[in-house]
Amino acid sequence: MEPLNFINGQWQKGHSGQSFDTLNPANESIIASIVAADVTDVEAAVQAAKDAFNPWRLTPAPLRGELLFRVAEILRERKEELAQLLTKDMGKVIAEARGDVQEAIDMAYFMGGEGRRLLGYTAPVEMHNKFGMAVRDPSGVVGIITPWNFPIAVPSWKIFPALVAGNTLVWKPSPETPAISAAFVKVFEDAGIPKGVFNLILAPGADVGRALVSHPDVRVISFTGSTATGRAIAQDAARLNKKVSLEMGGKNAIIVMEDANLELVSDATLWSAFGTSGQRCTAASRLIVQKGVAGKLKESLLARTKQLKLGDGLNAKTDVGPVINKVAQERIHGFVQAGKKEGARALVGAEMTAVDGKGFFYEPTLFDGVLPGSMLERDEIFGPVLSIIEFNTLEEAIEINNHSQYGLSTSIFTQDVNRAFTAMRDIASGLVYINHGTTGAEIQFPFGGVRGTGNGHREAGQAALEVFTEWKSIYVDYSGKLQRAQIDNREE
Ligand code: UN1
Repeated sequence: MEPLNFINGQWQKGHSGQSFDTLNPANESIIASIVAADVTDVEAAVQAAKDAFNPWRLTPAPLRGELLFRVAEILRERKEELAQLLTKDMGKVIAEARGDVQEAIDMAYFMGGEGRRLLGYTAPVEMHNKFGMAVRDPSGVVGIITPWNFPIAVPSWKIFPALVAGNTLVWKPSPETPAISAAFVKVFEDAGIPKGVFNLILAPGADVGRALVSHPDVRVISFTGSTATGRAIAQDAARLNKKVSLEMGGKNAIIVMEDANLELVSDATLWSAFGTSGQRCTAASRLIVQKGVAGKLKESLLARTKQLKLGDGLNAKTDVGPVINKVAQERIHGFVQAGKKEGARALVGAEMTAVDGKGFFYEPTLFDGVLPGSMLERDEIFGPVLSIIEFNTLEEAIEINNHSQYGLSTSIFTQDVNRAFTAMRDIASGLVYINHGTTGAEIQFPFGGVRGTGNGHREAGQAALEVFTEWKSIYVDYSGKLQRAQIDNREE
């Protein structure tokens, strides 16, 4: 298979002349070789998106929405095929890959419906015979840069709202997942997207991304990925007054009160910490447990973690798939070794491993005795590593949660309604779960985080439209005379 760039409605090789391979992380086989795009391809893609903007902007929004409905239908038909390719491309287990595709289907229907909403508003005005309204305009050409961990779901949070609002776009997915990215774009082509509206650039390295970010004709950048890259993008984009939406790191916590249902806690913790091999922005990496139940919970988690089966995500018996690549495997191990050095105790895991001699696997790892403020408690590891921290009071637990440099997702387990409401009020995170793990966001609500996780924007839900539209306030004066706002119509 040879995934290609998609520029102005044409599938084409990149102009760099350099190839890069994508490996199946479960068995290291090559899935595809891609001739990478370079900055001339970025230029061509932005030009195509610019040329396509006017006709797409002037296509009635309900018709743009209908195209998204067609995309949704095709995604439904191809769900299994796409899920299998997704698992091969980045390793997550097949049930989760199906969920990844399903999230895009949900988003396509939701944003398709926005074609008949995209709500603005009217408000009374202070002058006679004058009318006021605020409407949403598309922003223009949008640059979308996405990671490999949710190669369909996360792009869909950006692509569908951008398109329904009337923007055209250039998408640069992670070079780890070119095959599934090209298959996703093919769905739009088959649904009849006009040429130039949706362009795909496949390339490794930072140069091509930087060319997109600093292109003067790209008005909005929507990025999900590491905090360091996100900050660099924001700095580059600031020079050209671009709108930038960033979704970055997390150090998500599950808080467990003594009154919690511990069996439920242990189910939710394993799923949140080790699902997608811990490579979610919403993965739980801190388990903050009230002292009285810490021993019992650790016992149950330890026994169940030992039973988790590592393997190829296509095998239905696999619980935990590989991590994305060798570099990630070694980086995770580096954190684990540093954690041991700072005095935490690994209860289980803490090893790089392979399955049948192949693949980039990391054993699900539990760390006990982790202290607030330590590296393990502070830094995002993006792997299957859970740090256990003990506390005495709810206030203390919330303080431990809130002092993190990140603020994406926090969950609390308690049966006490007063504690639940206190936590809902005082937890400073973009997502809060009560009696549920830290993952499992649905597309109709805003997704994003506070502090180092984001820069004040949200994806998904109607909030996503704020990123991809500009407000235009329109005043219609039908009085036939000059009426001075704030001055005429006043007694004094
Ligand atoms: C991510 O963590 O990178 O809530 C995205 C969830 C998914 C999306 C997560 N629906 O876990």
